[in-house]
Amino acid sequence: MSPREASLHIKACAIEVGFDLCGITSSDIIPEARDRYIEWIQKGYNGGMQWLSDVQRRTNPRAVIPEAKSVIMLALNYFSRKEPEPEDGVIARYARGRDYHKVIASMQKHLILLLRKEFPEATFRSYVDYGPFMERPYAEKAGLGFIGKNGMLITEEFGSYVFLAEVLTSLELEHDAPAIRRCGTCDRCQTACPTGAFIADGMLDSTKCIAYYTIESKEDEIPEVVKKAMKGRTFGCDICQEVCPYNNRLRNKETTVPDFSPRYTSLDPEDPALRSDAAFLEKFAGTPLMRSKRKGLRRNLGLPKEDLQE
Ligand code: B12
Ligand code: SF4
Ligand code: SF4
Repeated sequence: MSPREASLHIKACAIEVGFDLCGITSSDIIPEARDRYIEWIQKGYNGGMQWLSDVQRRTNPRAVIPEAKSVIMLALNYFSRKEPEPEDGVIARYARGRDYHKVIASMQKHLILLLRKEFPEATFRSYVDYGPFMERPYAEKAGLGFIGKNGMLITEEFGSYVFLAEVLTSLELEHDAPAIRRCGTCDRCQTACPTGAFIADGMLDSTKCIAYYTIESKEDEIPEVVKKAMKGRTFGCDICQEVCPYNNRLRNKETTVPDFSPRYTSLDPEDPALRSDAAFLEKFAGTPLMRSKRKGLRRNLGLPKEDLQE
């Protein structure tokens, strides 16, 4: 099979297992992305996310998988308008259904099973989010969409409400053309960010970001200035996506993945699930909210650490 035929076959398999978009690029280092990443770490914009500081591994796919020649980039739309937007206690859109890591990992397994039939000798290694890999720059290079001034990968078909995932492979494949940046003179996302977290185009200081404090931070307290800016957000933040003209409730398409249909859209401080681990697990097991645990959600809602009803 020629590299071109192999690429076409892989893309057909990706669509067959349910991915919305698939593009292919080389696993070479992307110099500008690597330089920006190094600067990001040097300036401490990763905050307490120490696991991101291994620059060598994260910016060079072949430092981790030496035989990787190509990267199969995948995107899956998670947008849903089935539930009305909440006014308070807002949970970010990506976190309203089942944990995407689980959903996508099983789709990737299925994809690799199909690929092994055609390419039994090849290596395939999949990541979704957690791998030592820069998903957005490779997705842009594989033509899935462009990186906006909000740092998000923005697709023509689904805006930025897509998850990214990838399969690295030893196969020589035909590569797609990179996407072209299309923000133009717009800067709505940067002016809309309530904490001024964008230091430059696409360069975000996590230590100012609501998403960082409400999802990743292990600190007991959220800085006062961030708390004030949260305005009813309890887990994650979509402000810099909501204002983007490439995202729009009417324009965005409904996800085809039933697991991403919202189970909830907001958090109420009175929710009994916040009062005991058993109730918390019963309601939130298998969802992205497990990341910040009950303790983190209580912090995000401004509830006291100790709960007498526990
Ligand atoms: C750490 C992390 C975070 C951190 C830091 C975010 C950040 N902007 O760096 C925090 C916790 C804040 C976060 C928040 C969110 N995250 Co996050 N996060 C990640 C993770 C694990 C690593 C990102 C990373 O390496 N950051 C370091 C910076 C330096 O690298 P980068 O983000 O890849 O940015 C590069 C490009 O933007 C590029 N770039 C930008 N502009 C330009 C311009 C030029 C000229 C060039 C050359 C390059 C360039 O340069 C940067 C460095 O090379 C990725 C998964 C992954 N493995 O990649 C998910 C990921 C980026 N997150 C994701 C999501 C959904 C979110 C949130 C929307 C969640 C939410 N609703 O609250 C927010 C969005 C905030 C935002 N505007 O970025 C998705 C994004 C999907 C998409 N369509 O883009 C990802 C890809 C996870 C996934 N598998 O789907 N996240
Ligand atoms: S996620 Fe929210 S706080 Fe973070 S950069 Fe975007 S708008 Fe700002
Ligand atoms: S809001 Fe404007 S500047 Fe920001 S990502 Fe969207 S198009 Fe680009």
